[in-house]
Parts: sequence; C-alpha cells; structure tokens
Amino acid sequence: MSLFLSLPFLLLSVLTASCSETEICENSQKTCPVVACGPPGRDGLPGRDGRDGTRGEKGEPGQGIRGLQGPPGKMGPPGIPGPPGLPGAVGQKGDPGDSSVFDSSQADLGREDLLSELKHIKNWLTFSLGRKVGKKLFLSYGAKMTFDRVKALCTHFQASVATPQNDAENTAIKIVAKEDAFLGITDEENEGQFVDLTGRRLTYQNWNTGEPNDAGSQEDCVEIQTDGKWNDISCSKSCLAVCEFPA
Ligand code: MFU
Ligand code: CA
Ligand code: CA
Repeated sequence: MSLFLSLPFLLLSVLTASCSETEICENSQKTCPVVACGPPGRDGLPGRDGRDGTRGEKGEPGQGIRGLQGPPGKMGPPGIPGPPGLPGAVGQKGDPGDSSVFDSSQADLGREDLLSELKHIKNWLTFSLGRKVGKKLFLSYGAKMTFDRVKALCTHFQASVATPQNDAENTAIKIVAKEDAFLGITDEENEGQFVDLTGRRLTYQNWNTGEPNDAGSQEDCVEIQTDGKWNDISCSKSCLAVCEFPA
C-alpha cells in the first residue's frame, strides 16, 4: 500500500488511539487536542536515495607512475615524386651477342630491309621533331638553361650546340626553337671576336641591328631570337638548348 493511500488510515488510527485515552483527558480538560495529548511518535524510516547530482569538474592528473609510450602510429601517405634526374653517362660497349640464340623469325629481315626501316623511322622523327639541313639535324631539348649546361647536354648526346653556317641552317634552328635559344658562338676568349666552339672565326652571321653590343660589358654568348636575328647576351642567362646532330 502506498504512503499516500495509507495516510488517512494512519490518521484514523491515531485518532482512535487518542480517544481511547479520552476518558482520562475529559476528566481534567474536557477538550482533547489529538497531538498535544499523545506521546510523540517514533522517527520514521530513512527516505529513498535522491537522484544523481551534476557531474563534477575534471580532476588534477594523478601522481602515479606514467604508463609506457604506445606503439608508433600508421605510416602517412607517399609524397609527390621528385623531378627526373640528369641522364647518366653513356655505358661501355656490350659483349658480342650469341648467334645460337638468334630468333629465326626475324631472319627474313635482311640488312637492306633493316636499313630501309631505319631510314623510315629517321624520317618520322625528323618530320615530327626536328629540321634537317644537309648533314645536320637540329633538335630542341625543349628546356631553358645556362650556356654551360647546353654545352654539357649536347656533348652528352654526342651532338654540338647549334651553330648556323648559312641562312638555311639559321632558318632551321629558328623553326625548331620556339623561344630564344643559345648558339655555339662566343667571344669569351677575345672580346668582340666571335668564334664557334672549335675556335674558328665566323663565316656566317645574322646580327640584329646594333648587335653585338656587349651590354654591361658582360655579354659573351649569342642567342638566336624568334625572328632568327642574333643578339649577344650573358652566358649565365637561361635560353633554350638546341643541338645539331650528324645525320
Ligand atoms: C639590348 C641587347 C642586350 C639585352 C638588352 C635587354 O641592349 O643588346 O643584349 O638583350 O637589350 C640594349
Ligand atoms: Ca662580349
Ligand atoms: Ca646584346
């Protein structure tokens, strides 16, 4: 039975109990105040637990011994690949091949056929990449660099820095070079005396008006401009690398 329902019953019990003593009371006072007359009741049982209070603030770190370090985390994603390195040096000549492993399926291609195929491939490459004048094939590397680097690059590929010896060659270089390109010509040895990279005096030249002017007293290299005209410039400037190959 709930406390609420049992309350009237309790009150009734108290009243009844008080009135059983009423005989004595009536003798002295004629009134019977229920509470005043009865002896105080005993303390009730403790109430039920209250609800949980609000959460407390975070405590200070403990003074105990620190735990061991955890294992390393997972590896991160791979980085961006770096730029390609410079080409390596040309390797040594290989050993002669073993004719016993010769593939007979290629035997029907004779020497003449192979040379003919090679000629075709050379034509395709020249057509799409370069310009051939006489026995020279001009090719652009497509990158700009200082004169020293152009020399090293052309040498690496068994070629020379483009050096026009006539109008046809000059025009071929102008077409292959989409921007200002270095020519294999300098006056580093004797100021004002332009020579090719073998040291020979020029037999052909195509200077722009007012050039060479050795501007700032430090222009000892030569660029071919997009109009085909020449200008002396600093050798440490960056220009397109164009090489000439024996073809
Ligand atoms: C001209 C050229 C120089 C340089 C300069 C910007 O000098 O001769 O080589 O290109 O213009 C005034
Ligand atoms: Ca000069
Ligand atoms: Ca100049």
